[in-house]
Amino acid sequence: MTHLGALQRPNPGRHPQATTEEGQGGGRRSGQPSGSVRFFDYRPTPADVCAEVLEGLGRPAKRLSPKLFYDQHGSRLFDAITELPEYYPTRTEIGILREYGSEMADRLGRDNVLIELGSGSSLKIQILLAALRPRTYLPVDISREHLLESAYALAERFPGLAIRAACADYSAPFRLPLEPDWTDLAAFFPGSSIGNFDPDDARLLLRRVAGLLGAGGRLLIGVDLPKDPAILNAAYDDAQGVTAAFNLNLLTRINRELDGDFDLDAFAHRAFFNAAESRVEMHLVSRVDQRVRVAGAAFDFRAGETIHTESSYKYGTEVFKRLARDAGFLSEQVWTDPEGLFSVHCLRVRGVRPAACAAAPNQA
Ligand code: AVJ
Repeated sequence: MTHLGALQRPNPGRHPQATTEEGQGGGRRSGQPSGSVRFFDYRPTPADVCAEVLEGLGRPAKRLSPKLFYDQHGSRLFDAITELPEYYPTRTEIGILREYGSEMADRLGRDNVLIELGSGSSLKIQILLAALRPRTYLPVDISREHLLESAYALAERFPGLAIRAACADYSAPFRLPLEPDWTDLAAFFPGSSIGNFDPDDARLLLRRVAGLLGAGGRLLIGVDLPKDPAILNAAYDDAQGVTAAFNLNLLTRINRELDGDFDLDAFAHRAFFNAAESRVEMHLVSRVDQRVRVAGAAFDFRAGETIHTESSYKYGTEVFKRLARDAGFLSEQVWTDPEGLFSVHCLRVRGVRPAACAAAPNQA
């Protein structure tokens, strides 16, 4: 097994080379054939998480990374968000995949290795797996429980599919359990999770994905579109308060994992569309002047001061194509829903795939 150099952590020594592998054909019942699941754990260490939280809270404008939302409870809350009447992105993207799945498969190619970044809703990947029938499926997700649950469920549904589940933080350079002879890689990055990155970081991430796929490789990526701010504000501040609970759960997690003493009643959920930046922002607002302790460090809040916990950028089609081009991709096709709420782009890494050259040596 190799890990592409460009994607390797700068200090792999912190992560033992030996990967945890669990369960061949896990979830199997009564002799039914099922795909095989191998699990690779490249999770950030608790010390990494702690350092990042302290750094974010120590800034003049306090912030925490949205990837911290996804502990076990947070992943459940996110699943609940995707079913909310106000939260249009998930069902809209599923509709686009249902409608155009076979066109997408024509673009991405079949019988290849499909990498999924941030394995999101299991319904999306089921639609794509059914259309693509890849030989290997490689989901990458920061939530271990979510990743494993979904991998085992898919192994049941797709007998013969080899699954390599990698628990990793893809917002930093990451490793993947790839084999050296795998040249036909494709990637799926659903849910508009690219919108969680500021544009410079989004470009960097896409550039790394381009390097991983190699020239000619294709990326299918979901991108939420700009729209009426009233729709956006409702989608991120739902009537049932599920998004508020999702946002506040971050503090519960810090209390539990990092010995914090956040008083959840002393913070409020706030979400709004920032038109100048074309992004929805989520914040946790301190209701009072207060001091909070995390891992032995003290942080002071003024009443009204916020922790910025998430940005969710909304990109018009041409703006996103430009960003993708700057990251080394060509835009091949864009699909949207009839209402123009959400888009799915097929991008191709610029350059000629080396295998194509090797297959036609006389044309050199
Ligand atoms: C799946 C990360 C893209 O930004 O819409 C949902 C996360 N945050 N409600 C998004 C989220 C609040 C979601 N992403």
